[in-house]
Amino acid sequence: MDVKAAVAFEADKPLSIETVQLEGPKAGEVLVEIKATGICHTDAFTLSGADPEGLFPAILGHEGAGVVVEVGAGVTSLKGGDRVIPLYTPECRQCEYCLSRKTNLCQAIRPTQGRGVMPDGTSRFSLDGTMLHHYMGTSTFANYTILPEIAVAKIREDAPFDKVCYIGCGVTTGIGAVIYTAKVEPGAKVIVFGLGGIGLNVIQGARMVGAEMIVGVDINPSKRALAEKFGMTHFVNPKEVEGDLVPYLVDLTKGGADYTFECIGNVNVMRQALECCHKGWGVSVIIGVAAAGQEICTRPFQLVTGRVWKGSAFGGARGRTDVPKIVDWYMEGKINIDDLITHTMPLERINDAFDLMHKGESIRSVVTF
Ligand code: NAD
Ligand code: DAO
Ligand code: ZN
Repeated sequence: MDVKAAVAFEADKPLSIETVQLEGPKAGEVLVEIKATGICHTDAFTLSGADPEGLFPAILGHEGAGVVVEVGAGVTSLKGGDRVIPLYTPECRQCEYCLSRKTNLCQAIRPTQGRGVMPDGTSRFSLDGTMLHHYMGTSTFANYTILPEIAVAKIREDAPFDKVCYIGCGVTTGIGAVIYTAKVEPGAKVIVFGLGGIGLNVIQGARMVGAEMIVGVDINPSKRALAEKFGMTHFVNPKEVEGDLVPYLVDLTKGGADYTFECIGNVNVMRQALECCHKGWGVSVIIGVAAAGQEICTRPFQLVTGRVWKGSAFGGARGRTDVPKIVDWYMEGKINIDDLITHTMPLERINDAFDLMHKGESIRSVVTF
């Protein structure tokens, strides 16, 4: 079938709106009509050419919501008409990783997903006979896409696509890092570095679990008001701190934070986030994705004396199990998504979404089809 898509033909060039061809679902796959998609920093990272695994030409996008149109042979958990969120971190419930219960990083389709193709090794997308790569197994910058059954979370029938698409990445990444990765407890002292689309969700996750002190750190003071609305109790602009930021934050938290979250992708900030953790038990979670080739460092004695460094992908969430619950939290008013979606636009204006992001003028832009 012909579908409308924003195609990334090459790195560091605007996306091009095209009519492309999409093959129907094969065994174990589903055809989903994408109704809305968010635009995330990871799409921009890949489009910039800085992503060493980036493949072109490709249909980017990994933060979508839509409706199942058709299912391939052997699909049992989904049917036409189901509302769904595509998962760039699938959940097969059968691989060694899923069965370990120690990680959300299902590996069932990892090799082919990384090569921009479906599990059978081929692409469903093409343009005038030329193969187009899938992206993160989701390719939501198209009004129809094909997904493996294990990479689809079925959600409730009344969830609005233009809001819950954000649960496909940013919301789950931020809130999940608090709940599933760090397991922050009531009364905890938390520091969040970077108050963008991820950091604000860490803040609302920390408020949800009853953190007592939630410090937000950002070099852009315009982020303060929204962060306060989401639960930040103290704001720190590193540019206004005299001297070293780490002792300043240790003083502010009276000994160091119980939990810190790096939501920027800056390896120097990652070090600060670790070192302002409380001696003996502080846990620092890296969420930000640093540029290719970058490395983190600290003095090993920071770890010897009890601080713990962790990372979190997709918030540690198991997509098919946890995403429907997070949609319920939104529908029940337990989490706020509406205030984070600052811009909505048609696919034809998707390049504006990237511009707004680069200028720091949006939290989340959403394309609706
Ligand atoms: P964003 O640009 O919206 O937010 C980053 C914030 O950091 C901005 O407010 C900016 O002002 C602030 N900042 C920049 N440099 C700073 C510094 N030196 N000190 C303090 N603040 C600083 O980005 P985002 O969408 O929130 O994404 C954050 C990171 O998370 C990105 O690296 C993204 O790729 C990554 N990410 C990770 C996952 C995952 O699963 N681990 C998922 C999605 C996104
Ligand atoms: O299993 O080896 C693997 C890779 C899992 C990919 C998880 C990606 C999470 C971080 C990237 C940002 C996503 C928007
Ligand atoms: Zn698995």
